[in-house]
Amino acid sequence: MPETIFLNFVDMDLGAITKYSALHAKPNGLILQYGTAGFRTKAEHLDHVMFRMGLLAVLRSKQTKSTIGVMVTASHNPEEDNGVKLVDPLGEMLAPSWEEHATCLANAEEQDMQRVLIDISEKEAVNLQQDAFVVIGRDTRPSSEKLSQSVIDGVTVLGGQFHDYGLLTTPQLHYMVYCRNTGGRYGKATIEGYYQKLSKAFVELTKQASCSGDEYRSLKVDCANGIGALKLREMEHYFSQGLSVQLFNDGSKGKLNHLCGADFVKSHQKPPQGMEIKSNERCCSFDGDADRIVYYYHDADGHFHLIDGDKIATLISSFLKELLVEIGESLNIGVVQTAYANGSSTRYLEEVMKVPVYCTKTGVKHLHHKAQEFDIGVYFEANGHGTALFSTAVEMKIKQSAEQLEDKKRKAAKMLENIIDLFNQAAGDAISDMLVIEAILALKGLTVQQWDALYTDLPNRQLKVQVADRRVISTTNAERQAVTPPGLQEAINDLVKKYKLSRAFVRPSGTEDVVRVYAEADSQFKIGYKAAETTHNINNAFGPGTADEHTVPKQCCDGSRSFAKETRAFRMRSAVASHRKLIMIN
Ligand code: 16G
Ligand code: ZN
Repeated sequence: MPETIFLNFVDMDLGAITKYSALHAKPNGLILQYGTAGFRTKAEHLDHVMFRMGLLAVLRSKQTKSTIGVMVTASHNPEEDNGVKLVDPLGEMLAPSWEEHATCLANAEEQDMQRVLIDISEKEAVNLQQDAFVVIGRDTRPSSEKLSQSVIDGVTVLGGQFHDYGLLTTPQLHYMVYCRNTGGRYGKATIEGYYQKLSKAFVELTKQASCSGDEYRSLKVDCANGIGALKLREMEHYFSQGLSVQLFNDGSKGKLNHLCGADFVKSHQKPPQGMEIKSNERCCSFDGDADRIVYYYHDADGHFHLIDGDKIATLISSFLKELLVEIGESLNIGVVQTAYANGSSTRYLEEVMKVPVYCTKTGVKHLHHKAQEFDIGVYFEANGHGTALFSTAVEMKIKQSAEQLEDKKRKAAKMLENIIDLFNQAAGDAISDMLVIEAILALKGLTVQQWDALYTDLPNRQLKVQVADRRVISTTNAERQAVTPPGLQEAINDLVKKYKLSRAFVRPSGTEDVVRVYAEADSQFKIGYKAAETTHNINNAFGPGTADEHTVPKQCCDGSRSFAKETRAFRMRSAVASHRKLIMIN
């Protein structure tokens, strides 16, 4: 052990840690993993995890000599759940090596806590004499307040200082961390600072929109009965000259994420409960912590149309590209998607918009990381989580252009400058994305139907399958190909060859103990068939067995032949677990 570090342990009050840790005792036998976006489980099992994440945030803060964020939320998951994630200095997700430390610390038995803390400090060469500062935010779940108090206990017992922001959306907490670690250059690290920065940019932009009819200026927002409602309500008067929002599922009666919110709308392909939609009215849904957004409308025939993250990315990247052409700048712009992106969106971006598209593994940290490689990187998951990132050089160049160029070019540069300010570059942000989208639609004079008509989504289906051990499936090529179990990918390849424009993949979930199946093809019938057959292949790959239980959706979103009928044609075989289930999630 290096001497400096050894001496440092005097600065860690191990006795106090043990004493306080016992007040936040770990339930026996509970093992949790820091998943794609932190820990998540039933709220009653999380007290010890919160305390320990408070400790870990202090160590990370000391190591990076920066402010670290801790967010208490379980996003789109049921109200009874909760979760926690750490936010790194530039507002990004926690570094992967620290995710492992988080898992180790959360699962340590009481008597091993001191050793694990010392191990982490040693491995990461943490100078324990360094000051630490942690900022904390939480969503509106009934359990969140008490759990964030446990985070604070962890922070204080290790001698860290903290600021508790109380109720915040997840992206607002990311924003606060980013502001604090960039000396205020990114913005003021207050809720007021966030509202002012975004609203100023939005109002400037919409002032320039020639179409100012009411149709462009009002929007129905389903807030998933979550924190988004509170924050949007606080914020709306800041931007009311540019947009009027009508809030639904604002938490005054319904349950968080129950029959509403972005995840519900995306996966059930129908509007949330509690929202009356007239034909062609523009509507959107946030998820429970307001880091995802999807749009939708009913056409004149009453058919529901979903506009997901792929179409949002298309609208944004097309607009940014047009502005660059206008300004006369040839900057390198890229769009980052995951395997879930609809094939039509990828084709449209590459072939019509001539924008390069890249695919990464699921999870915001992967997309965010890839998007940082470009002058302008736009990333979105189909589920509505995403933002755009601008390199520092681009920001400076655009600022200069907005001052120096003449007339039309100057106007375009000014617009781009405001759009840059309107994005939350720390994380995907439903409020910020909503304002970006509303500004673009107003500036381009586009209706929601015209936006939707950019391309037609290929029909697609997602299923989840419970297996005894999802780690049996491993993938490569940004989760688009299965490596194990042997034979599975070959079976998928054979299947996909049979249908036009078709694609299918399987991947183990990073947040639940299930395997996910995705399939798309050029017609609804084939898609149902293919998704079910892919699942059948999974079962085959696990070995011969008995027929499985399965549930299927009550309706097909386009009114075509019911998926249930196609699925019944398959007998699900399984030797792995008699409890395995195939569950349709849309
Ligand atoms: C998490 C991710 C989300 C991803 C989802 C996939 C963040 C902030 N959230 O919710 O981006 O789409 O996991 O879940 O990264 P899955 O692995 O269970 O399919
Ligand atoms: Zn979320």
